[in-house]
Amino acid sequence: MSAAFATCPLCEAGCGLELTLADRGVTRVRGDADDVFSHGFICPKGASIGELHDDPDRLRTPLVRVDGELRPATWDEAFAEIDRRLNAIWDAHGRRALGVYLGNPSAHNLSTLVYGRVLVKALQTRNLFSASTVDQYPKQLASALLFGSGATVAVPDIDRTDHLVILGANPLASNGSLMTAPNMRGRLRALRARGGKLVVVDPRRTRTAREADEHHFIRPGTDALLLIALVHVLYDEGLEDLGALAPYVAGADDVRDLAAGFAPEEVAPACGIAASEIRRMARELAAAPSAAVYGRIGTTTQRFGTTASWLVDVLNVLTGNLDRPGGAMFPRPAAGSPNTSGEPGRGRGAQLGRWQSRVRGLDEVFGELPVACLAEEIDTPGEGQIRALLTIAGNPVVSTPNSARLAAALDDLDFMVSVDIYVNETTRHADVILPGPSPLERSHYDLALLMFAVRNVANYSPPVLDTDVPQEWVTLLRLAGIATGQGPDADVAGIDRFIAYEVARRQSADASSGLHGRDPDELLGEVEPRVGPERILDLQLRGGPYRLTLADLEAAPHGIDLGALESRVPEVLRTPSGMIELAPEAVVGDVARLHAALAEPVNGGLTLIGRRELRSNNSWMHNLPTLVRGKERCTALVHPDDAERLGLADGEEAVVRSRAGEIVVPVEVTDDVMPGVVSIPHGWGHDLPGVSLSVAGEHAGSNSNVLSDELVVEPLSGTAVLNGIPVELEPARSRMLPA
Ligand SMILES: Nc1nc2c(c(=O)[nH]1)N[C@H]1C(S)=C(S)[C@@H](COP(=O)(O)OP(=O)(O)OC[C@H]3O[C@@H](n4cnc5c(=O)[nH]c(N)nc54)[C@H](O)[C@@H]3O)O[C@H]1N2
Ligand SMILES: Nc1nc2c(c(=O)[nH]1)N[C@H]1C(S)=C(S)[C@@H](COP(=O)(O)OP(=O)(O)OC[C@H]3O[C@@H](n4cnc5c(=O)[nH]c(N)nc54)[C@H](O)[C@@H]3O)O[C@H]1N2
Ligand code: SF4
Ligand SMILES: [Mo]
Repeated sequence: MSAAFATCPLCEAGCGLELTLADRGVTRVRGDADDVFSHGFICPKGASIGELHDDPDRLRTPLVRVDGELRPATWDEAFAEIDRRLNAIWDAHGRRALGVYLGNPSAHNLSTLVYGRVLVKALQTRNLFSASTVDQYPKQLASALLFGSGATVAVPDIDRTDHLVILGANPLASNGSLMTAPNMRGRLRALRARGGKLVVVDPRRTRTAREADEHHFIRPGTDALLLIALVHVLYDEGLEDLGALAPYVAGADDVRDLAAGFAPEEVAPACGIAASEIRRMARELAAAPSAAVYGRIGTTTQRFGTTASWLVDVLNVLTGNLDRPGGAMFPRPAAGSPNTSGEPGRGRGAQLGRWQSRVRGLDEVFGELPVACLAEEIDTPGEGQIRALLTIAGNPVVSTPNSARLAAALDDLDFMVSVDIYVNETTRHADVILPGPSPLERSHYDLALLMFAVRNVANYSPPVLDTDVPQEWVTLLRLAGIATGQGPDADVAGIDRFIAYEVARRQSADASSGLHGRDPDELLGEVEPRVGPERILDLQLRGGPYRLTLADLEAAPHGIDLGALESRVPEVLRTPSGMIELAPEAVVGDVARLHAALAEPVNGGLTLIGRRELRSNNSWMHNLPTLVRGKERCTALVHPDDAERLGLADGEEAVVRSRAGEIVVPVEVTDDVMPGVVSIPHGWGHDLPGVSLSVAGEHAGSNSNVLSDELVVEPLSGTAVLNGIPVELEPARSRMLPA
C-alpha cells in the first residue's frame, strides 16, 4: 500500500485528494488534509474517482463502426479510418464541412486545454461550438467589454467579504463556478461567523439559500431588472462611491442615465420582489464595509444573460467593491492568463461578431458559434453545411437545447468522431470513438479554473496510475496530423516540438514574461526532457507572474499557496482605453429590450428552470453506483399551489411540454420553488438505444433539454436560454385515459 496525492479534476473546486493505492488499484480516497486550498474537503463525486476508474463501461480501446455496429479496434485502425473518411469529406465539401464540439470536461483536462485549440486551428473550420454557449459566455463577454478580456472575471473575495449577494448559483450543490473555491459551505459559514451577511436570490430555496441570512425568490429571467433597480437606488439615494477606482472608470454617468427608468417600484411586479426590499438590499450593499455581488448559471443562461452579468459588476464598481479586499477581485494565476501577459493596463479589447453562422446568422463569440445552432447547421442543406462532427469530452445531445433535433441531425452526418470515455447519448452516433485515460491516469493542472480562484494557488499532480491508453494530447496531435495532411501516422513528437517552440517564442517576445528576450531554442533546452502539456506548462509557469517552474510544483504535492487576492487595477485591464468601460455600447444597446420587459404581462404560466445535484455531474457520472444510489434525482419540483391547480400529486408522473418537445418526469411537490416555477435538473435521459451505460440506464431519468428551445438565445452572446422556458404540465395519467 502506498499513498498518492492528486487534484480532483471533476469540478471547478479542484480539491486535493489523498489516494491509497494497492495492487488492485485505488482502495481509498480522502480529502488531502494538507492541500493548501481545500484543506481536506472532498465531495461524493471526488470520493468516487476510484469507482470511475474501475467502471467496466469506461472505454479503454477505440471503437470503430463496422456494418452499423461500434466494435473494438486498434488505434492504428481507428486513425486510418478517420484519415480516410475526413479527407473524402474535405475533398468534396471543404474544411467547413467539419464541425467541432468541445465539452465541459475539456476545461478540466490539461491535454485538451493545451492541445484542443491547437487541433481546432489545424482543422481550419469556423464551425466550432462548445459548452460555453450553454454556460458562462455571457459573463465572459460582459467581462471582456468591461475589462478587456474574457479571462478577466472578477470573483468574490469570499474569505474576506462582509456581505455576499449570490444570484442564480447554488454553490453548495455545484461546489462553485467562476469562483474556484473548495468547501463552499465552510467558507460561507465562516463569512457568517465573522459577522458577515449572505443574501441569496433564486427562484428556488436551495441548500445555499438555507445557509443564508436572507433569501429572495425571483421570477426567472428578471435578475437584470433587479440589478438595474439596485443601481438606480445607489444613484437615487446618493450611495454610489467608486472609491479608489474612480480614476479608472469611464461611463459611470451613462449608467446613471440608463438606470433612471428602473426604479424599484417599476421592476418589483416583474421580479416578484417588493420595492422596499430592493431599496433595503441596495442600502445594505452600499453600507457594508466590503461586499461582493456574484451571479452564475441562473443569471447567464437566461434571456438577459450578458446584461445581468454586466450589472453584477456595475454594482461591484459603484459600491467601490471591485478590486478591493472583501469585494470582487481579479486573481493572478501562475500560468497562461491573458491578463498577466502583454502590455499591462491596455489591450485590444473584445472583438465581437467577426463572422456569423450560416443558417440563422448568429454572431460568433470568442471565436465560436452558439451551440444552439449546431443542429440547424447539420440539418439544413446548402453550401457550407456541416457533414462531419468531432466531439471532444462532450455530450451535446443531452447538454444542449432541443436534444431531439440534434440527435436526429447527428444521424444525418456523413461521419462523426468522438474523443470520449463512454458510449453515451451523443457518442453512440459516432463512427469512431477514441477514449482518453481515466482521471487517475493523467496529470492535472487547472490551467483554466485557477484563473477564477478565490486565492492565488498553483497545484500540479502527475498521473497516479500507469496506463496503455494514449494520453489525450497524443490523440489530439494525431488528429492534428491528419488535419495538416500528414496522415494517420504523423510525427507527433515533431508537431509537439513545433507547438512548444511557438510557446517559447511568444514568451520570449512578451515584455511581461519571465522569459522575455530569451532564445526559444535555449528555453526548450531548459525544460528538457519534458514533452507534451508538461513542457508547455513549464514554459508558461516560468514566464508567468511568479516565475515558478514545474519542478517547484512537483516538489509541492499539496500545492503552493501564492496568497490572498490583491488589487490589480489598472494593470489587469486590457481595454483599448485602459479604463474600465462601465457603459459598453453592446450592453447599453440591450437596455431598451430590458425596459420593454417591464411591460410584459405576468401571465400566470409555468416557467422551467434547471438545478444541479451534488451527486451528479452534468450529463455524466450517473454510471457510478455510489452516486446514483438513493432517492431519484431527476424530478420536477412543483409548488403546492400549482400542483393543486394541475391535479398533480407528489410522486406522480407529469408530462412537461414546451415549444421544442415533451418529457415525462415524476413530480416533487414542494414550496421550495416559487409558484409558477418548475425545476428539473439537466443531464439525464440515458435510456436511449445504443448507449452503453449499464448503471445509468437503470437510473435513466428524462432529458430536460428536450424541452429547451434552440431558437431562443440571448442576443448578445448567443447563449441558450436554459432557465426561463415556458412549459405546460399535466398529469401523465390523463394521457392514459381514452380520448
Ligand atoms: N438545461 C440545461 N442544460 C445545460 C445546463 C443547464 O444548467 N441546464 N448546463 C450547461 C453547462 S453549464 C454545461 S458546462 C454543459 C455540459 O455539457 P457537456 O459539454 O456535454 O459536458 P458533460 O456533460 O460534463 O460531459 C460530457 C462528456 O465528457 C466525457 N468525459 C469526461 N471526462 C472526460 C475526459 O477526461 N476526456 C474525454 N475525452 N471525455 C471525458 C463524459 O463521458 C461525457 O460524455 O451542459 C449544459 N447544459
Ligand atoms: N454537483 C455538481 N456540480 C457541478 C455541476 C453538476 O452538474 N453537478 N456542474 C458544473 C458546471 S458545468 C457548472 S457551469 C456549475 C454551475 O454552478 P451553479 O451556477 O452554482 O449551478 P446550479 O446549482 O445549477 O445553480 C443555479 C441556480 O440558479 C437558479 N436559477 C434558475 N433560473 C434563475 C433565474 O432566472 N434567476 C436566478 N437568480 N436564479 C435562477 C436555480 O434555481 C439554481 O439554484 O456547476 C458545476 N458543478
Ligand atoms: S468538490 Fe469538485 S473538485 Fe472537490 S472533490 Fe468534489 S468533484 Fe472533486
Ligand atoms: Mo458548465
